[in-house]
Amino acid sequence: MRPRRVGNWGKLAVAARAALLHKIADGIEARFSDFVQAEVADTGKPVSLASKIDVPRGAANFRVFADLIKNAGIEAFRTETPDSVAALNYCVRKPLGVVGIITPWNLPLLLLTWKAAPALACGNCVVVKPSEETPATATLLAEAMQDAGIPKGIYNVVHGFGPGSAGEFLTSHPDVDGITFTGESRTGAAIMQTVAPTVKPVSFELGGKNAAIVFADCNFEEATGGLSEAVFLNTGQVCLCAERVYVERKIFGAFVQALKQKAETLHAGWPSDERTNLGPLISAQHREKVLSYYRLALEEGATLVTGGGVLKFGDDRDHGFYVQPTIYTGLPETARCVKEEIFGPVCHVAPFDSEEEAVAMANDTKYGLAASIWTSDLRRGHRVAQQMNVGITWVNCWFLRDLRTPFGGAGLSGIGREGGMHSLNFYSELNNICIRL
Ligand code: NAD
Ligand code: 6OD
Repeated sequence: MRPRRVGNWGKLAVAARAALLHKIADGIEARFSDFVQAEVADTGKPVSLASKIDVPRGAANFRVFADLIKNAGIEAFRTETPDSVAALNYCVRKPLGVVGIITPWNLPLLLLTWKAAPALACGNCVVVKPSEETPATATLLAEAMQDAGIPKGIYNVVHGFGPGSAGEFLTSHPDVDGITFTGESRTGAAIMQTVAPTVKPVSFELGGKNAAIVFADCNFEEATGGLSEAVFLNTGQVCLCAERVYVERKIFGAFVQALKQKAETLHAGWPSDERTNLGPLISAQHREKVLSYYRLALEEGATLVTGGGVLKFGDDRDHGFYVQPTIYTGLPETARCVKEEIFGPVCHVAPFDSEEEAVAMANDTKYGLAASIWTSDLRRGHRVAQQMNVGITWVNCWFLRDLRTPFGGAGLSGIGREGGMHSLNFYSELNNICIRL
């Protein structure tokens, strides 16, 4: 077995480690606008979004896991024995050693800290490999680590690409003791093959083709507002976005018109403009992928409700990778556009007649990340939510996060859960000690 390289960081008293993690959060908050500017420059996301979600969550991830590790109890059982002497079982938590963290470009700081914070809280050293598209905030974070007094060698950043580069080197390295990865499902499959010879634990948060189910008894304003966020936030580049929307037939026409109106009133503009709530896609290559699905939808027989092309401004924004927010109807459930993750500001809306039909359509996917249910009937909300074959279901809300809850997906959407104690358990090796009393 590989010797664990736990080092002084892993041996530091938990309270001292937790205090340092709070200092990292202080450092992110102290340089809030540097982090926001870096995230906006790398991704093109609206400054309002980076200020509201990405950077605050970067800091919150450190605070939440600092407090959690300090307050986490240990598992213990008193075990009966045939001779009535009994035994005490208790479990101690140790760091895995060196954890490799590989992250995507859509929420760079949020997703990197979502993994680095609990890994460091558990006493591991980390080597992070941010996406080649978005290297800046991982590097800024290294400065915040240094300012907070994190010893050298605990938080390490390697920049590079995936296959045949930093990503693959990290996953195949014999001195890396665990890999946590967020990204595309097929990248997860490639990483699984690479880690196999060295038998490392893996945690995978992968793609999605998430469904929303809207019942006729929903609060119409809340549901259309919520779905507009769920479809178009971050230009649809959130793994949790709803790309399949199922609407009860009674309100189908009205709902499609209301969502169309929301799409057409989004403010597409300069990422630095506070009013912008629709930025460009991440890259020319990704825009080509999204546009290829826009074309495919029409070939597959879709009715275009709105959008379907490139946004034109007549100024320098035309060098950005903007696309129109897009809504389709009329596709069969077997269409590729209904089955495959597009990862853009686009959804297909289909009608349903019964609860059973809606549940069956929502679950008819190889993915299993997230779902949202919109209804005023709370019993139905519970009933339908419990039938969703996903890791996360929201009722009358979307992307409302409590960092103590399990996060992850079923099927092609991932392996394992992170969040709260689930993170602490992944980033630790548990040693159960059984003592005969
Ligand atoms: P990606 O899989 O292309 O890349 C993610 C990271 O993996 C990058 O750092 C990349 O360099 C690295 N990588 C690529 N190939 C690799 C290899 N063979 N070995 C090691 N590393 C490799 O994903 P992306 O395009 O950056 O992000 C978009 C995808 O991420 C979407 O599918 C989205 O659904 C998914 N995602 C999932 C979640 C979640 O929590 N489930 C969150 C965000 C994004
Ligand atoms: O909120 C989170 O913790 C999380 N991991 C979000 C992932 C979003 C996907 O793009």
